[in-house]
Amino acid sequence: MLKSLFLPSLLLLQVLTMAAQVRKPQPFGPLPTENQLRWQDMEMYAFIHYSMNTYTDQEWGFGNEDLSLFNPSDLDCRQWARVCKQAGMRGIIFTAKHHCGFCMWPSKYTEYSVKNTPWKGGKGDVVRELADACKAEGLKFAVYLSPWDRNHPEYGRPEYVTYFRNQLRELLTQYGDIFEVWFDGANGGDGWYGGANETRRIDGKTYYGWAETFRMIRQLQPGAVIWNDGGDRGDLRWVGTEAGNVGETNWSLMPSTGDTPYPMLHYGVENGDVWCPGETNTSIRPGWFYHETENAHVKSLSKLMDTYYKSVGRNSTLLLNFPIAPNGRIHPTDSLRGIAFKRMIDTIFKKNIVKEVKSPKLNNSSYTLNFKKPVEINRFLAEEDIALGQRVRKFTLEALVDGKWISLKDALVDNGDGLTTIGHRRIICFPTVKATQLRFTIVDSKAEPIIKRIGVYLAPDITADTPDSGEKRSSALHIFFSNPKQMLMDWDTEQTFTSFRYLPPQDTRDGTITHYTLWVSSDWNHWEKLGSGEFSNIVNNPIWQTITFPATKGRMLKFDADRLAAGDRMGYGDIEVVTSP
Ligand code: FUL
Repeated sequence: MLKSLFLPSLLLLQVLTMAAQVRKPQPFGPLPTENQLRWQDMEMYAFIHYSMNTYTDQEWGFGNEDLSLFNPSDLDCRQWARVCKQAGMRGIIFTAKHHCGFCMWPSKYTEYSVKNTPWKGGKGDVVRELADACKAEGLKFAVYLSPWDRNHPEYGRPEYVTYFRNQLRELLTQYGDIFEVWFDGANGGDGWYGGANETRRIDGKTYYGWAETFRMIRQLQPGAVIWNDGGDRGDLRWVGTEAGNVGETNWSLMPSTGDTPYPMLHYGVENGDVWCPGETNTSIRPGWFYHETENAHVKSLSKLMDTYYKSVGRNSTLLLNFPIAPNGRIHPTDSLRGIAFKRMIDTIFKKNIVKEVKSPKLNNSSYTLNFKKPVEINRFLAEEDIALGQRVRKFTLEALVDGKWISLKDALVDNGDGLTTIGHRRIICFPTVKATQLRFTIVDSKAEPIIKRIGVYLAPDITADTPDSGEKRSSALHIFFSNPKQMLMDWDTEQTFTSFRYLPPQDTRDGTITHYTLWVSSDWNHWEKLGSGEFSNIVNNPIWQTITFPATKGRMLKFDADRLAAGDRMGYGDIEVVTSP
């Protein structure tokens, strides 16, 4: 009796298992690794830019900045971690070493570090304090180690690569778990280099020997993801801009070898053979480092939400930078804005949920959400189960309004309807409609779509940005060119000049000035130099650049482009000259 009952149930079990196997969706590669999946689920994490630049008002230090400048009065890494946490960040990536070569930890391989500054009598270690603060606040911790080092005498030679790896080993072995290792691709050429004061260019793809460095990271921090912007493929990719957006079509795939021009970085590659998702990095202010002149230009809530939709809402993560002020803390404006940002995300996606469905069962590639009565909606969210691959190429959204189906489009795109790839998360913003149903249809997919979640929400109206004072138009000065690399400006009457601002061309690198000299004159004959230097990081981050100098009287200014990023003629988006009465 027992036996006869047992046999049929065994058979039944086998049949059920087979059926489950048939139904179980098969992965459609390339697929993410465990590390990439864990990283993608972090969604938002912070960058912290803090270094010698904080005390010299620069974006890129030259490498010979005076160590005695580093002496914060009130450095408080717990404050940084608390602010980041309240701003919804799940971890912090810290500039352990920026391009100037100054080390925020007492590396035993260089004298150019916190150990030779007055701060804490040379006994301090910012990396340690921040790693501990992150642990205490339940945040993950990661490091930015600049490959370009404008301080090191051996930069450009093989000895430096050994030095670089030694430093990386210190960071990867002394501070607990590291979730990401961030290498920057910048190399502006010139630097102090131990006093050589010269230009050293390297081939970023071959010089650093990335393959060996990557092996070391995998061994020392097997859970970390690697960021790299070209050459050997890391685990993530830069999205080709620091403005805070990735393409609305964003594939998490790339070709495993070869160059990575802007469109590849920005949109990914539909038929790439390796999983390499995009990380959108941007700063809460125009620059990466703190500048007092930018205190009034902290991104508005509407700009931050726009950034969220164009990063997390486009199958990317958001790496949002908070600069540290000279006192050693995040400025109150930045912290309040960050916290308001997180509150707004929660208001929309946790409090104003109209309807959410987990693993919707598609019927003819379509799913219709029914609302009991007409409701106002303006956001749609969809997620694919990316552990099984990114599959959806195109979908549509229709709302039933007053008994009629109307097509919706993504209001944040200029061309087309923007309803392309989904991936980890896709959020569509559309003008508010009062609907009784919303129909989501997948019209093109690489393989059977596997949707993890869909939802509709109502976002409150927030006033869109008015251009802030950093973007005001130039006054009616008279500008002309005496040669392709020299701009002249004159006024009818004598002026007292206090600063000069340059906005590079916004849609091309051609004509972007990277090195300048500015002169003043009252008679066209005698010119006094007001300043010369470098507009650091202007190519990746083409924002307003300010040259300040003591108030100086004159009638004309001469602006020389000593070096251009590309092209042979200086270009500008705008010029602003600040005068005092
Ligand atoms: C850039 C660097 O040159 C900037 O200074 C900054 O660190 C940014 C995150 O990456 O390319």
